[in-house]
Amino acid sequence: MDDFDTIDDAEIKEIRRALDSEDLPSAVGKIKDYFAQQERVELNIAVTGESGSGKSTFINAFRGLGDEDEGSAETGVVETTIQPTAYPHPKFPNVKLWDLPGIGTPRFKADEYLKQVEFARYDFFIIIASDRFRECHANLAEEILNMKKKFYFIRSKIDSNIQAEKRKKTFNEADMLDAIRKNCIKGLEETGLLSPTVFLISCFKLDLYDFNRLEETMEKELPQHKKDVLMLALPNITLEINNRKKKALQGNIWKLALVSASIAAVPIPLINATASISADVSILVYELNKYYKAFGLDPNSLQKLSERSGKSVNELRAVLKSPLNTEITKDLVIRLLTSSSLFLVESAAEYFLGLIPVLGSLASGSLSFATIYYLLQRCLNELAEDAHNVLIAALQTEV
Ligand SMILES: Nc1nc2c(ncn2[C@@H]2O[C@H](COP(=O)(O)OP(=O)(O)OP(=O)(O)O)[C@@H](O)[C@H]2O)c(=O)[nH]1
Ligand SMILES: [Mg+2]
Repeated sequence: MDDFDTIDDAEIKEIRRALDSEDLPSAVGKIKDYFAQQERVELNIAVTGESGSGKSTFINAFRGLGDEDEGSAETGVVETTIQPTAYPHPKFPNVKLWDLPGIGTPRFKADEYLKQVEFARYDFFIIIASDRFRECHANLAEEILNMKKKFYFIRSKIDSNIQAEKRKKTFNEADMLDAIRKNCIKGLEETGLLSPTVFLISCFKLDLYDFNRLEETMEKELPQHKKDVLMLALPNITLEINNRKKKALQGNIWKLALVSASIAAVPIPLINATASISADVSILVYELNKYYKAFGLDPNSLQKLSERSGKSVNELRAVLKSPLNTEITKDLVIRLLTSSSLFLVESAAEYFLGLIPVLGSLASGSLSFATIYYLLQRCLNELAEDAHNVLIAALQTEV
């Protein structure tokens, strides 16, 4: 029963609450609406800063792309970005990063700039500074708040600062990072901002410094439906992010199991004929593909990780254990469904029924709920663990 141990009290309470307050069909209806909304929800992130500060490079890194990959934002040493340009995430296109024109030209006026770039369409701004904190940063930060929007302040190219300062005998990385942070915080405080936060980042080494903290802060401050979309799209580059992705995906499992069980005609483990399994299969294929992409286990992401870490794709693949680490197809899911142990699923069904008795009144009973729950949980555990091991394998070469 290992795979069910993860169903914690909070989740059981959540399921009970959803089912107690209304009849089963309306609870299921609500969950379906939630999924439909999830499909439509967009996250628009504006990335701004002085020309050359690394906006386009950040946009590519955030989307898991190299600067020369197809669909990447153009980067370089001459001014390149003139119009706001949307760059959809390659795997989750509802997440768009907008490359905005550079700020800080002699005629720069923050309020006019924000109107020009149509500030209203963004969920939040990321201001990138690659050098000292300047007046244009302060003006822009202030004006974004005036427009009732949020911003996150990034101090970029930390790797090149470290490289340059390392030549000094007195070099101390922590002190240097502290000094950079303080300079930016002081500048932001002078605009009247209370306890501002600054994130130190290197787009060439996104897994170091403050990227985790930035992600955590964004996640905390976004409304739930947007938070889930962000979690999927984030580059899976640290163990912390890997864990948080798992948690976010975990939250959907009972909902999917319930929707699936309310429409399934036959309890799955009892049949062999593939024709009768349909709704469940498409739900599973869809969800498992989402896991696969969110954890960066697809061939493209592994290739990128290999380039970053210096380990070959084969070396990375060698630590993968889950049989799901191939393309997730209908056939594969049907095999999983028909091979899930009837005994395990039956005892799981009893277990769920004991916790949440109303499941007994589902169209196909608690057995179908248990099957979907069991499978998704097992696959999520397996893929999250594989992703975790791949990250560790990749990190080992970097030190
Ligand atoms: N060392 C280092 N270089 C970086 C980093 N981010 C960007 N760069 C380099 O800085 C230069 C400018 O980066 P871009 O991403 O093109 O800058 P931008 O802000 O989009 O510039 P414009 O489009 O002209 O406004 C490029 O040569 C990048 O390779 C970083 O984190 N570290
Ligand atoms: Mg650019």
